[in-house]
Amino acid sequence: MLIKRAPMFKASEITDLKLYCNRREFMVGAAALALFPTVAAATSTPSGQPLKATRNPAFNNSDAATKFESATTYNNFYEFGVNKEDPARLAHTLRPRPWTVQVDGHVAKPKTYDVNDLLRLSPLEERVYALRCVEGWSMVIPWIGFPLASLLKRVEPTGQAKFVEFTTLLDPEQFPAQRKGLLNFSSLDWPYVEGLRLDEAMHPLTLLTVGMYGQVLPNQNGAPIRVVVPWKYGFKSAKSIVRIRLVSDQPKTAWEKAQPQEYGFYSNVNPMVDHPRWSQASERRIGEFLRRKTPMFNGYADQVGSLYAGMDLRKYF
Ligand SMILES: Nc1nc2c(c(=O)[nH]1)N[C@H]1C(S)=C(S)[C@@H](COP(=O)(O)O)O[C@H]1N2
Ligand SMILES: [Mo]
Repeated sequence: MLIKRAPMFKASEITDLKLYCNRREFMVGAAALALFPTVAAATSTPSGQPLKATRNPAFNNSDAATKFESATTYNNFYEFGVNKEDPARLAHTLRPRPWTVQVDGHVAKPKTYDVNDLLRLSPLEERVYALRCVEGWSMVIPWIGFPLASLLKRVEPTGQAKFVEFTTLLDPEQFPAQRKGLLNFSSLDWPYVEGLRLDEAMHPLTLLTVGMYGQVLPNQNGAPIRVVVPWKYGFKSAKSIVRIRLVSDQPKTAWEKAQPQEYGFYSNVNPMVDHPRWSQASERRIGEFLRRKTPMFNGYADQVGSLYAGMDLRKYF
């Protein structure tokens, strides 16, 4: 994502994908977990443990879910490295407990929540969302969480709150790519920061996410807590969040700081606006062979289109 003039897929990734396509036929949930015993053993958390949630039929996706094996081994999580296989290989160093999330800024009731309390804050729902990466691939995942709005309402945003800023954990001991002195050519300005406008953050589609596939969120997918914003490119969905801050000015995001001309603040999925280096008109659904057309707002135009009424989406990309 970061390196200029780089091709969309590196040769190594294509090889990996082929390997994956061959392997996936005989690998399923539990067997896949068994391949990563270190992940299960090295963390004190319940990563991989069952997590109960009620499927919310209002947020369904009739497309077939991506294989668990794929969704947990082909990831972008730059804190572990730039390659898609780095997170699954290295994520055992992340310790998702104990964990707190500071919710502050322009709110009447700032509070630091223990993640275990967040799990009990609101009923957990299962929602099937496709996540569309800006790199041109997508996955369909049954996420578990609750609307971010339920948390935000509790802390009571004041009139000055216009945006929400999400910050990922900064800890070079747990995130190898945050260490200085490594061959860290891809380095973002850590910690990873993302942001939404307050109305986007309050939108019922925006999910504060703690699990997937009926399980506690795997480390490589952003344990113990992340957001999933299904009408935006995947990088807006920050992982392993430690702080949610209500602010009055538009947050400066990690990707905007790195390459403002390529990664805008809004980053709504938009097949009509190309990335400067490649088209966004189509995508490869992981596990499928042919590319498919990418729908406007990743298929949520009816729900979110009104948020951007009157805005020039070429300017506010
Ligand atoms: N902290 C952090 N969050 C992140 C990223 C990252 O590198 N660091 N990558 C983003 C990108 S580019 C994508 S496509 C999604 C991938 O989420 P998944 O691995 O659960 O599919 O996470 C997003 N959240
Ligand atoms: Mo992405």
